[in-house]
Amino acid sequence: MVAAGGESAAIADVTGDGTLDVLVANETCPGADCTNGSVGVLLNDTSVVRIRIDIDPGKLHNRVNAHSNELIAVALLATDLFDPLTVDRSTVRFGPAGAQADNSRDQDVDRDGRLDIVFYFKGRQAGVTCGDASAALVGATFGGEKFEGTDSVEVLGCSVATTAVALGALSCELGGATGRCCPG
Ligand SMILES: [Ca+2]
Ligand SMILES: [Ca+2]
Repeated sequence: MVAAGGESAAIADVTGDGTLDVLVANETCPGADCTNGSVGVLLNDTSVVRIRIDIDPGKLHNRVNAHSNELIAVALLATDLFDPLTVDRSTVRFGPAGAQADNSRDQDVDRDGRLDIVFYFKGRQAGVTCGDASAALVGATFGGEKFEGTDSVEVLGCSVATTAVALGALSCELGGATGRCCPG
């Protein structure tokens, strides 16, 4: 199987949700000296709504202390397509370990005139570890619609090597660039 624009493709259940996803190896500069291809994953997952979140709202450096009970603030942002007021807050979980929110409050953190929700999670419970470049917030609406959003993290208290990885992701965020190393 060859997908349009991709060098080759494979089918696998990447997300482990029981539905098959499509992996596409992209050759972005054919004919040129191109050694760094990228792999795109087309998630066959229409049941999960992608939402916008902002870890450490308003700051680009999303510093997360994974080893303390210091609270991590995660904003669930309102968009044209998603109204936070429909969210069943008891279903919201954050990080690899699926921390439950300590508390939450309504605030328009991005000042777009639409009310957002800021959730607070204990760092230790979130399960974010050194080397993690992003963390996800998941949950469901009162209507049973699942949603998921991710944002970059810079994990505190890690070695220089893993910090460099986090800084790489951060430079993407700061530059606002899109390319093979920068998602979206
Ligand atoms: Ca942030
Ligand atoms: Ca807002």
